[in-house]
Amino acid sequence: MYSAGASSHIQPLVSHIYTADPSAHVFNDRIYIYPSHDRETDIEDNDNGDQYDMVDYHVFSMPSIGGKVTDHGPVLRQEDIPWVSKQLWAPDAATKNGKYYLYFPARDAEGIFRIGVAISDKPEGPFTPDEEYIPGSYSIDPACLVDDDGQAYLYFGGVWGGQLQCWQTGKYDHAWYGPQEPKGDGPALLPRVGKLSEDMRTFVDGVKEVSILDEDGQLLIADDHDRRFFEAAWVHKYNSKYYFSYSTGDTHYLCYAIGDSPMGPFTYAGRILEPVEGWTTHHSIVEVEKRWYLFHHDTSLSGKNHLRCVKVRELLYDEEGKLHLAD
Ligand code: FUB
Repeated sequence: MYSAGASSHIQPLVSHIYTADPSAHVFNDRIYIYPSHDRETDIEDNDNGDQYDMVDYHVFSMPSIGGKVTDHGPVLRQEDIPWVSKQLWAPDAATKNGKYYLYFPARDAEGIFRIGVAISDKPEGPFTPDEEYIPGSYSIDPACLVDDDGQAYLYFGGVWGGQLQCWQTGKYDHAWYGPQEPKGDGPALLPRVGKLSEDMRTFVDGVKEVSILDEDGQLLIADDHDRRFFEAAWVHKYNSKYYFSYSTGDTHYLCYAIGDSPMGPFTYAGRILEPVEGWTTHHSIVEVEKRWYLFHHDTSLSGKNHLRCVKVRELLYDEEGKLHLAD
């Protein structure tokens, strides 16, 4: 009855506030979700995403899928982050050496998106932000993978409102500001990755591009809007392979690519989710008690692009390691 994208029949995880961009993790045998906290504004929808004008983060947790959800309240506020001017967008969290790190994008005093880090002793926060953004960071949608050897990687990037197109030369170029990107059969813009230092607060070796290849080993091209990277990077590991999943933005798919190294390259492997209600689509993939789940959002609670709600669905792997929605 429902397409692989339809999710209107699934209940939101919470409905007392609007939530989006869910990054889910299992820490200490409990599921923690780090979403954006959408709020009502008078800002009209535009392709730069100005209507996503969020000012704080809540953390949620639950003992199991379907279990009671606890809202741990505001754990980090814009007014407490010295370098931020506005727009607390999609966060992620990671743990290492007994500390918990919340990574978040926001605009700096010049209106340029950067990525910050805030630290806590507990997964539910509250989190204390560093005074400055991570040096060398830019654009949006950080996602952190701590690999089995303890090395942490921060993936990030988002096109149009996320400003990735302004960084094609490695320096910010305001001529590319706004909803635009390269066109034609040249390479599409690529997401970025940086290895994180032992203290999780800086990049150790700068920032690199993450290659996403087609079936012939060529970079996906700019005009391939059904498959090229737009935003919402997420990396998880399954059977020693690295799965890089992401949103295609203006074509509204969640896709994924598979590789042998956390630095890539990754080869395009298919779609995870068809378009849902609302313009954006953003997700995370997490293993809970030997089953795998997709956390994502749609706008079924409000009917408005900037007031989203988080949902969860089971994912299955086939024998080739390809991902499929369970229902
Ligand atoms: O929530 C604001 C932005 O919308 C996120 O950073 C994007 O991934 C999109 O979901």
